[in-house]
Amino acid sequence: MESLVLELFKVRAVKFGSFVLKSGISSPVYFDLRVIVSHPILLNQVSELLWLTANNAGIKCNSVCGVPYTALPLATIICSSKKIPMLIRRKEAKDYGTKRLVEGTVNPGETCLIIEDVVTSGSSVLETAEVLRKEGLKVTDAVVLLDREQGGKARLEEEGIRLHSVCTLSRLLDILQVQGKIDSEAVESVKTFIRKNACPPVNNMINGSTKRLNHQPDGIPAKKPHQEISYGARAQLPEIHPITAQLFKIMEKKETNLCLAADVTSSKELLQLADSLGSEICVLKTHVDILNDFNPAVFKELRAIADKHEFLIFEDRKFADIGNTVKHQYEGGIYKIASWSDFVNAHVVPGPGVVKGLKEVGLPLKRGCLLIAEMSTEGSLATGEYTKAAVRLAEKHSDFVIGFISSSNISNRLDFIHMTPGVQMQTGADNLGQQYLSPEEVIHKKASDIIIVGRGILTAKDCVEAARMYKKAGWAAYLNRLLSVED
Ligand code: 5BU
Repeated sequence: MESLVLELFKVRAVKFGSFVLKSGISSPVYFDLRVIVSHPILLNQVSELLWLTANNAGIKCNSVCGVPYTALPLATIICSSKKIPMLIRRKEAKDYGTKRLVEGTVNPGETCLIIEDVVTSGSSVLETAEVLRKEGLKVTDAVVLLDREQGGKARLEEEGIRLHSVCTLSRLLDILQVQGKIDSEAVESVKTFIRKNACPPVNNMINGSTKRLNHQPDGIPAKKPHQEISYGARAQLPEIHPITAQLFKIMEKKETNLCLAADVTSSKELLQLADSLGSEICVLKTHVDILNDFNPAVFKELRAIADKHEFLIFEDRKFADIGNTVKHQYEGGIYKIASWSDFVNAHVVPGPGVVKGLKEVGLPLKRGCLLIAEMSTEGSLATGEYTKAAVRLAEKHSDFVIGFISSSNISNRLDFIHMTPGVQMQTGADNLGQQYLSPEEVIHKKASDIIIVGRGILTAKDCVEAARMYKKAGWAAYLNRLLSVED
């Protein structure tokens, strides 16, 4: 093991320093095992060790499949030297000929062993397993050269795959430190990084019991490569709206993608909620017109609480009139929304005029606006062409529009933020048409950015504890999404 690790270090298959990963996260360690194809002795050694690990674990298989692309030569060497049939998984189905996703002779019912170079969240192994399983093959085990110990093993176990590793990241660090290749500072920074960026299991603890949050069929999250970049990295995008940049920075700093829907009817309750839950949230969403004791001083105080806890205020006003009217509704009346709300939202049913009207008030104040592209309610008419029209309208007015209310990621632009209402741990519906999805579903599978939670928190016995649970679940789903790109 020592000689292997030292060799990997020597050929720079493992490097220490500061690296920006595909997701925009910066990491103190980087693995590039592609280089081993240029070192035939090492390539053979790695293949031999992978096979030995499989044997030691007592694995019996009828065929071997390498996760494309780095593990392909490893699987080839193993299959060639041990005389085992190999299967090749295509990344894309050929658009001509047989359109097969797996090349080689597939005998349904047989067991196929997966070979991989590095596992982070386990998503690449899972994708390959899913493809093989669709062909009728059994996948029960995977062997990996290096387990980064970021939650991949547990994640794969949830999907019925045992992960066996030749080496773990901690073992590799130990060897390199003992051999004087890296100092204790480097070891510590890698360990801290791994702790902070571990990919949490999908199953969450609810009421002391483990409950599956994901109601979709098991397996692969929808790949949205453009969303698999960190909030922090998106804050740095060159043309980003100042409100969006501020919001992304807050999310990254406080490690939260939770927006509280503060649907209470007394000002006192609103302020108490804001203060006690402020540290858990990135946005507080208001419906000013449901307060039965509104007075302007309340919103001065709310602003001060928002600044103290670092969250933004979003008045969910859903403007939907002609430009001239919404201008007055936004700026004036008794509520003077524009004076205290960082951003608002608008329906797109009136067409561009509603955005132009709001913009006349909001732009000089450096405010932002979300367009309602989809709604969480059953039978909502905001679908299909309507949703697409909302995206086009947002693109035309991105100096003021900062993103969308939508159930999923609907735009390719990284500078637009997606906020999703209708979120609860217990999925289902209320009796007035509201429909609920879980944080994992919304953030990981549907690649939205922020969960909006009202009654999931407000009706809990302990609101602070409930908010913490939603914060944790939302962030876990985000890390799962982000880390899946590193595999
Ligand atoms: P709930 O208690 O988590 O169901 O509250 C959801 C909040 O989000 C509530 O304030 C709604 O007004 C708001 N909402 C929504 O539920 N669905 C939508 O499509 C939009 C807003 Br737009």
